[in-house]
Amino acid sequence: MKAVLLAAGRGTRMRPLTDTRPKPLLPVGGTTLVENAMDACAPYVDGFVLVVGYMSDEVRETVGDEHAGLPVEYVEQEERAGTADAVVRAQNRVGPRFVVANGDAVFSPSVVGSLVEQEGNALSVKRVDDPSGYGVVEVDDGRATDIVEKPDEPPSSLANAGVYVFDRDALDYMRSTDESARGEREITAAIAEMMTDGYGYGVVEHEGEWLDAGYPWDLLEANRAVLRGTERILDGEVEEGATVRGDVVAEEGARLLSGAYVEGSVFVGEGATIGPNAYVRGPTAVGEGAKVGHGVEVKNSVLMRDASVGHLSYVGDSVLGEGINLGAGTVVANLRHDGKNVRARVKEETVDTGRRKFGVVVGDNVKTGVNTSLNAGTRLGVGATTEPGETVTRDRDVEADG
Ligand code: TTP
Repeated sequence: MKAVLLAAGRGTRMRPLTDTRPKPLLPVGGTTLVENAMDACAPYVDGFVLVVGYMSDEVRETVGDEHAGLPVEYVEQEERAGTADAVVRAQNRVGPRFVVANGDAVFSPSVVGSLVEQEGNALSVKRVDDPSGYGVVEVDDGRATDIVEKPDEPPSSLANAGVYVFDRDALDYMRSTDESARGEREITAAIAEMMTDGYGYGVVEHEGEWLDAGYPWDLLEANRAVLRGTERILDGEVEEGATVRGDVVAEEGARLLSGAYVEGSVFVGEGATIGPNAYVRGPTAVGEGAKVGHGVEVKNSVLMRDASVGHLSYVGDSVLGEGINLGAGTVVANLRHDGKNVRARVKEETVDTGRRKFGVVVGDNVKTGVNTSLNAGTRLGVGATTEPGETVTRDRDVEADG
C-alpha cells in the first residue's frame, strides 16, 4: 500500500517563511514537516507518492527518491485546484487501497496503523474544543455518516484530521466532485458525496499529537511535538563547562561551548554552535550551521540553517529564517502587558495566535541593527533590515498576500 502525501500547497499563511521554501520543507526538530509525516506512515506502507506543486524542485531535491528505506515517487499538481484534485494526480501510482495525508500534518504512526486495519474507506478525527473552524465529522455507531465544512452548529466535536485510507472507488468521486466556494475540489466534499451514496467510513481518533501546520505559530507546536519523541544523542562536541540537561540532540560537528546551558528538548544541527555562555531552553531546534553566541538566551524557537544570533540577545517563541543575523542586543518581546493572546497579521488580517506567548517570524536573510527591539507578533520579510536601536512594532517588508 502506498502513502500519498499532499505537498503542493502555497502556504500563504506561513509567509514570509514560505516565500523562499515550500511549506512541507519547513524544519521541525531536526527534520521537515513532510518527512515527519512520511515517518509516521512508513511502518505501514511500501512506498510514497508526493503530490508537489509550489517549489516542487526543492521538495524533490530535499526528500530524494528514497525515505525510510522506501521508494518515493513524485507527481505534479500544476494548479492549486484543491485537495481532491491533488489526490487524483496520484491515481496511476496507487493500488486498490492507499493512505492519504496532508504533508504539513503532525500525527502519530499508530493512527495510520489503525486506519489501515479498518475495512474499506476510513478517516481520522481529533476531538477539539471548538470544531467550528474544521470539517466536522458526524459519527453513528462507530461509523462516520457525514462531514460538514466549518459548520455554524457543529454536529460533534470531532474534527476531520486529514489522514485517510481510501479504496480506488474514492478516486471517481474526487474526480467529479464540485468546486467549493473557494474554487477548489476538496477531499471532504468527495467524502460527503460518497456517504450520501451509502459508502461507510471507518473512524479512527487521534489520541496523541495531532496538528495541521497552517500558521507560523503552529510550527512551534509542530517542533515541540516532534522533539517530544527525542532522546539524548550527543554526537557533537560538548566542551568542558557546558551543561546539558534533558533530551538534547547534538549532531556530528555541532559544538556546545563552555558556559552553554542547554535544557532539552533541544536539537542542535550539524556544524551549529551554542555558546560560550549561552542559554537554550527547549523545545528549540537550532539548524545546521546556526549560531547562538555569548550572552544569548533562546527559548521555544526554531532557528533555521545558518541563522546567527551572535551576542547579548533574547529570542523567545519565535521562528528565525535561514541566514538571518540578529545584531548584538536584539531583543524579542513575546508577551503582552495585559496578558492577552498575541495577535499577528496573516493575509492582511489581524488574527489571534491563540498564544499568550509568541515572538516574531523572521524571513530568510533578515539583518537587525544592534539593540533592535522586535515586538510580539511582528513579521520581518525576506531580506528586511532594521536600524540600530529601532523598535519594530509592525510587519516589515512582508509581500502582499495573494
Ligand atoms: P491548505 O493548508 O488548505 O493550503 P496551503 O498548504 O496552500 O496553505 P495556505 O492556505 O496557507 O495557502 O492545504 C492542506 C494540505 O493540502 C496541505 O498539505 C497542502 C495540500 N494541498 C495540495 O497539495 N494541493 C492543493 O491544491 C491544495 C489546496 C492543498
